[in-house]
Amino acid sequence: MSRIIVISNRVSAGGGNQGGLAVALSAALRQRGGVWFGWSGERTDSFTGDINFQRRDGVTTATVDLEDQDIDEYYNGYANRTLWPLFHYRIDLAEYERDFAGGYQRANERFADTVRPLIEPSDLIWVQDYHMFPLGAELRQRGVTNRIGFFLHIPWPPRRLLNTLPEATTLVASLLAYDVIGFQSREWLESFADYARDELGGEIEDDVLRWNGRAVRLLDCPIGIDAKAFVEMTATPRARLTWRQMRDSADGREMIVGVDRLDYSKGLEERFLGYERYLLQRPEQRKEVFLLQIAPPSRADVTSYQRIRNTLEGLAGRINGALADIDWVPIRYVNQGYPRDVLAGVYRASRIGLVTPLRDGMNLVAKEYVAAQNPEDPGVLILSRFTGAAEQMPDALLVNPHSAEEVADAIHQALSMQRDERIRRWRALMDGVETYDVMWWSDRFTSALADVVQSNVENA
Ligand code: GDG
Repeated sequence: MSRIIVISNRVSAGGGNQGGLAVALSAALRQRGGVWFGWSGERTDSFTGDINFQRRDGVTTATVDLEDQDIDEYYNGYANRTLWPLFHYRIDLAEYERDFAGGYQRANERFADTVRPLIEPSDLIWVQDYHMFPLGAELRQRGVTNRIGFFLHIPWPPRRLLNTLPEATTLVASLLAYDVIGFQSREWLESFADYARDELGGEIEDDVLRWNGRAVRLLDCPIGIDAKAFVEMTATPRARLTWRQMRDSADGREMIVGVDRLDYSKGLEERFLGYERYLLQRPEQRKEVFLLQIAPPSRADVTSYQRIRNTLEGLAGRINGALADIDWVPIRYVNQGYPRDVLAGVYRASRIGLVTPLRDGMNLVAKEYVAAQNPEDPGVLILSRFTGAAEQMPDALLVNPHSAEEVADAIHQALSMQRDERIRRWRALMDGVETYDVMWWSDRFTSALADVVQSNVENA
């Protein structure tokens, strides 16, 4: 079995509080051997390419420090101010700066130079996400003929939106140095295929893209959670204690929960407005329910994130100011993160999981909410149609998050849903969450990569 080299912006092996992605990648690395390479998250005065190796829980990690200029232009710049908004359909927020594009390219070249000596001839190489689009092409330029795969965690935008990016075609052409490109959903895969066909003149048949003598396998490969571990976590003492505390503090009211990084793609503003609409339409229900929104801040160096934070504070304040009573507050808005077992207890105590991103590659919170439910008396998942997860979860109440009325109607439907219907929907959702878990995802991707025929690689 080939070793595997995982390459991602950040490396998060080890520690007891890991998310599903880290668990799956660590498991693949333990099984096959290999290295997980990426940025340390630390800054250095001058880039040296010195690698810091560590071994944690049977996984070897290799990290490098980056210069301030790299962090500004590559990470805060091109990755988070250009690509992230554009790929989430927000060209109004996307910033197109040549310095960002240049810094992104430079950082990827530095990653390629640094990781190159770690690669052995038969290794599989698996590159993660939008921080690293050009890395495969950079490795090819350095003589790497290994099988290299790329997985995109975020959506792929429609062709006409992507064409607003000055270097769009170069960026997409660089992706065709990979042997396998994985997407969270058919929709994102097809959007990419449209671009490659219409803008680059690629030919596509049976999800194989042929271009310039190369054959690239496009893979529909939705990520999951570590479902078994999540279910077990709901039975831990801290999850049960949290469940009890939440029920006590709900005082007989139904709880609606949202859990998201504080990000404009997550549709938090629209969520608050949809919930407000529900309260306005049904004044008699007001004190029967409340919304708990957990939103730990992220990417605080980027202005659009500071702005969404201010907007949400204002909106939560306005709704609470207008509707609260001496013994009831409609929204509990919390700007901090919690340990995963606490989240599990919170999910389980909530009658509704409200997941309303405007765009989301997948959305794992939807799956975690389902996994945390009590099978005898499960809650209801309300899920945005514009998430990758919606393709896999038709038994959720699917909504258009832009419509406050649809969100309000779904809240009403969920709160009045009988137990047998809740159980039926939950069972169908849970079957999917358990079958297509994160180990399934990493096995599917690594098998597709291992299946690539060597001759294709030699055409690179
Ligand atoms: C990207 C894509 C795709 C949240 N608050 C806390 C906390 N979280 C955890 C959740 C969940 C994770 O963060 C968020 O995952 P999502 O999938 O919802 O979203 P992104 O962070 O945007 O992830 C996304 C994902 O990559 C994987 O491919 O699904 O579409 O955008 O696990 O539980 N975790 C803890 N405390 C918190 O307060 N411990």
